[in-house]
Amino acid sequence: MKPGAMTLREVYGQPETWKHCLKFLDGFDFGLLANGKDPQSWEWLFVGCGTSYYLAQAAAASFIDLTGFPARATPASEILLSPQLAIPPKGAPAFPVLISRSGHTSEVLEVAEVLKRRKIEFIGITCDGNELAELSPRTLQLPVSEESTVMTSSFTSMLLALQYTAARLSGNSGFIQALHALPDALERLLPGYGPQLEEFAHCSFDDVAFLAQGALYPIASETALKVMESSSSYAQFFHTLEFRHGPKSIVSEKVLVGGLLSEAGYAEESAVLLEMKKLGGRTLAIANRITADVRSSADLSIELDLPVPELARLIVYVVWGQLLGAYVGLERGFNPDSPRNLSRVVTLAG
Ligand code: F1P
Repeated sequence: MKPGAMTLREVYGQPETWKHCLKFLDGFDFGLLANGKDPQSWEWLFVGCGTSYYLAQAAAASFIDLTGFPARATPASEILLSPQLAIPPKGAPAFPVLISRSGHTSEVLEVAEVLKRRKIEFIGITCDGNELAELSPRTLQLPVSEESTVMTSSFTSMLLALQYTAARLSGNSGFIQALHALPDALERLLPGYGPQLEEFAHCSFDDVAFLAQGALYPIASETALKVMESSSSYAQFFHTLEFRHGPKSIVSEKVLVGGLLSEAGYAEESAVLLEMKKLGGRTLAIANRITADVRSSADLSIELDLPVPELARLIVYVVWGQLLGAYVGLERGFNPDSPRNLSRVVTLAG
């Protein structure tokens, strides 16, 4: 198989994968999954590793936005190494949601064992199933089979499923309807912006920083991770307005600054991107609507134009980072299908 062919097939295949997942979710029994764990009385605590940890952060933000109640995210390692901080003894009891594409990651399985010993009920969200599905009294296993080492359609599908769950729990059928509009929307966007990103990956830059605010911040984190994993290059992520407080010192013509711009904070966030362009940086702007000043300033602009609530757009924002990572990797002679130093699952000796 040509280098990167598998990863690119899985990224471009996301409209179909999402349609498949939505059909599955429309028939899924959420009562069993969330029974007796109302977010009003239980703090949903999302747990994962790597990409699945950034997914946990986006899921927590989605739960807070859709239910109005507190929710949190933590890496699995924190529950193992700082349990008193990850699951504090007082306050609303935690209801952990363990997220793992493979269902086989050692840290996640160890957390499942710890929770079972402490008689703490939890949910397992997974694609491959494996031990996590066996260990979880409550499981949501998605019909997504992903071969690549890097997580792409599994990330977007599991986030889609967790947003769907939050919308079901809060009786928000309008939001679920909006999620159903996403597959066709991405199908419309890919043929135009895919080749532009492939072209854009030809311009060389040494460092990359992705910026975002709110529920988009975990998406900027995952975007940076995709560039790191698929192209073995250095990428960072910051809250957009935080970038002025020091990190902008790295900006030069050899640095790409990518802005995942929200609608709510567009004016403030785009001002940072325009400022970094003036400092000589290369810029990439991704937003639902792009204004003329940003379009004329940015080296590449991606306008999503999605007629859905801001929160429902998260999984469409991340696709462009998935593609940029793969194309930069190919441009640098790497094979994104087998990233340097990485395995599909991290298993630690017992
Ligand atoms: C999590 C993960 C991936 C990473 C690599 C190793 O896997 O860290 O995020 O890209 O594939 O595994 P999982 O627990 O979600 O299977």
